[in-house]
Amino acid sequence: GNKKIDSRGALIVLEGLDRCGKTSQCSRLVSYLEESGHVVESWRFPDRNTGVGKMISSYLANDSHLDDRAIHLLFSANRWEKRSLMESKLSSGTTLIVDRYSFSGVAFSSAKGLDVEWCMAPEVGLLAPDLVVYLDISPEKAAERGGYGGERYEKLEFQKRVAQSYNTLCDATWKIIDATLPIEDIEKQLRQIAMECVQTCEKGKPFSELWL
Ligand code: 2DT
Repeated sequence: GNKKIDSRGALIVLEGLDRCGKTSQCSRLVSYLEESGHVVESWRFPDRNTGVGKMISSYLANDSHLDDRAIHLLFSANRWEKRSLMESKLSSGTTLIVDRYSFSGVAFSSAKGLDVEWCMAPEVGLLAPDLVVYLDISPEKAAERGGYGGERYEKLEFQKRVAQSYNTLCDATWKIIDATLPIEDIEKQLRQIAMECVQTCEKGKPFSELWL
């Protein structure tokens, strides 16, 4: 019989250390996909616009202090409060390019010494990304780029532990791009990987949930 095809948008996540170039690559990718006729939105976590997001933002700016587990759960709640919107956008055909997701949640909290399994638990049931791209740069090289702001996690020693956490989270499904390449080369690789993913989702790839 006729197989029903539920075309949908792709959930594409970019991860990496601070100063790896994620944010500018996200916006370049959004422009590219738009220009090639796709409906696409740029998202980021934390989403600092919600009530929870404002608490997170104040914590990151060192304007407030929270228990490590409490802030971890706020980051997670910040994704949960966007989950239904995320699913409806994707279902209606919008591709989402997301700057950080659950992997940042686990990498940064476990870098503080929290148990990885404990960190993963509140993420279970969130939508799984169709693609995770890791922009790979050493903590030392990232620090050399300068422009670490004054936020809580923007310190070399901490970024080194985050890099180790990402390393243990990273699996064979992740696409890793050398973040020290020229911007245009990274952009080119990213376009190709992302376009493939978008096309797979257009063909009706089913949703799945974390953790895979
Ligand atoms: P930006 O500089 O990208 O706004 O990130 N973080 C992020 C966590 O600790 N847990 C999370 O779940 C997420 C999404 C990474 C702000 C900082 O927040 C960290 C850097």
